[in-house]
Amino acid sequence: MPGERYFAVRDRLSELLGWIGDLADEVGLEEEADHPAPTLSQPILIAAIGEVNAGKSSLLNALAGAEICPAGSLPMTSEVRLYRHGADSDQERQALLYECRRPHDYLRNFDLLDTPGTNSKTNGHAEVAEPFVEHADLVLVVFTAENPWTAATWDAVSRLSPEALARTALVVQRIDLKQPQDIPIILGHMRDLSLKRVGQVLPIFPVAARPALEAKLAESGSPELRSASRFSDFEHFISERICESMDRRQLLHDAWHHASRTLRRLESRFDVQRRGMEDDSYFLAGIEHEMEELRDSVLGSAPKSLVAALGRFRIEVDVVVRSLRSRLGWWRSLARLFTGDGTAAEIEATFAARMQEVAIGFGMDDAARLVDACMEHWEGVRPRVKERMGFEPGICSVAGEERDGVIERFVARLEKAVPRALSSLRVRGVLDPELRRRNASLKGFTAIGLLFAIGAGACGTFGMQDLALMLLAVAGLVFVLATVTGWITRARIVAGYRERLLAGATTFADGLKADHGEAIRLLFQEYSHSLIEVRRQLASEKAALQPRMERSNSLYIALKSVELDL
Ligand SMILES: Nc1nc2c(ncn2[C@@H]2O[C@H](COP(=O)(O)OP(=O)(O)O)[C@@H](O)[C@H]2O)c(=O)[nH]1
Ligand SMILES: [Mg+2]
Repeated sequence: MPGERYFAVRDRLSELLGWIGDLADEVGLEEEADHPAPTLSQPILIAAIGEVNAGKSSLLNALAGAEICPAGSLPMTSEVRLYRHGADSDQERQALLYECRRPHDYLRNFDLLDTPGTNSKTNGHAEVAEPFVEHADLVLVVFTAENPWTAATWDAVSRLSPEALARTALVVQRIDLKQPQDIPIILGHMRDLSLKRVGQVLPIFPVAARPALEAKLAESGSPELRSASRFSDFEHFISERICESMDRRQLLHDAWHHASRTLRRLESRFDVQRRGMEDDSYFLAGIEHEMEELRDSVLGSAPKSLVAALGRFRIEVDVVVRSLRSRLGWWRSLARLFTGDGTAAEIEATFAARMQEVAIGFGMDDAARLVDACMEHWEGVRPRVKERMGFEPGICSVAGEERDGVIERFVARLEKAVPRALSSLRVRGVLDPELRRRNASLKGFTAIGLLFAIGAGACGTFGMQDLALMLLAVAGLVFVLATVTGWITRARIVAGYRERLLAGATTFADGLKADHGEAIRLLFQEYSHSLIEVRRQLASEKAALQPRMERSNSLYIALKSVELDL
């Protein structure tokens, strides 16, 4: 095929341009208005004009190496036909103009314009063909060797514009019908006529298209037929003049520069993106740092908020102490002398349950306060992320539906710490011995009082009135003593227990401190998940950039290798 080298470079370049274009599209790099991408794939248009039966269609077929245009001794077409690459189809583009698609390789690079003939009976086709002929890369004016001086064709030649003439060649077809010695004479005539009609000698090629096509179709390539067709010079001319013309070379150069320019722009875009990502990472680190600072300041003030919880501790101590006091009242103490005493265990259990409640209440309040602080901070972060990174980072990860769960986990953590904090108070088992001792002494008093009372009864029965009265008085005295003792021990035990519990307030707070701090840390860890979208976005941008930079690099290397072929 003529211009093979040109087409090879062109195809390689247009492939590279395609890939570079894909990459540019992917990253949204816009085409520069003043540097449009050159269209490389535009096929070369070859137009054939000349008389009916001159051998135009056969000439185009011989170029293509296939029977594309119908050829025959009878006029085969009365319309202008533009043959282009594509799946088989014939479409009437306008009156007397058909666009015919054929799946032939040659047509990938060449559009062929076949015309009915300068002397065709049909009117109007010359006007249809004219714009194509004027813009064709190559105008072939076909004469038959038997009669190369037909006036209609020479008229058509002299009507061509100077620009079209510069792209025109004369083809003397069917030279196989002539004796070899006649050819130079015919060519001499042609030169004279050319000079006379258009004021210059146009390139002239004597060829025999039919044997040329046969040679191309023959499996052996048939060198004899080929040399008889004298097609080599003609095709060489097409390669040199059309495919490898300065214009075409310029087009390749333009395309190459466009490609390298686009690659450079891509590279600087990637550079900007890379730097932007670095800034984004820095920005993200800044926000993470803010979150840490917020956490640390909360951790710093955590002991204070625990002390606030001590207010409730005191109230609870009072409640427990009140209940202890009422249990140590006269009647209940007396009743317990006969039923056995579980007061110590009950009071301790009540105290533990109360403390559990204190921890839960405090945990709920504290967690809600922290979640609110996080939400407030996040509301400040969101617009900054949007402005900086151009997307909405979503809601705060400890707010909304998550809020309850976050608070629950915070409380659970504190709740778990309560038994340990209580055991560090060392108040378990302190009540029991004291109450036991008190019960024992009350029991003693009661027993003695009852003995005296029984003695008094016996004396009364046996008529010893005085002794009976005396014993009864002693019994009364013993009961009074028991009451006083009960009263004193109650006050002492209650006050002692209260003091002991109150003294444990700070110990209790200390026992909670570590777990409280841990709960705060966990809450902030959950809060930092708010940034997950931002982190993901940044990571995916980074992940996308790396292979693109690599693609751009390899495209650059490929482009450099094409430069050598330009
Ligand atoms: N001997 C010979 N005949 C040819 C050659 N080229 C074309 N012809 C014949 O000339 C006639 C007209 O050819 P065609 O290509 O249809 O001419 P068109 O009307 O100008 O398109 C056909 O019968 C072809 O077979 C050739 O190189 N040698
Ligand atoms: Mg024809």
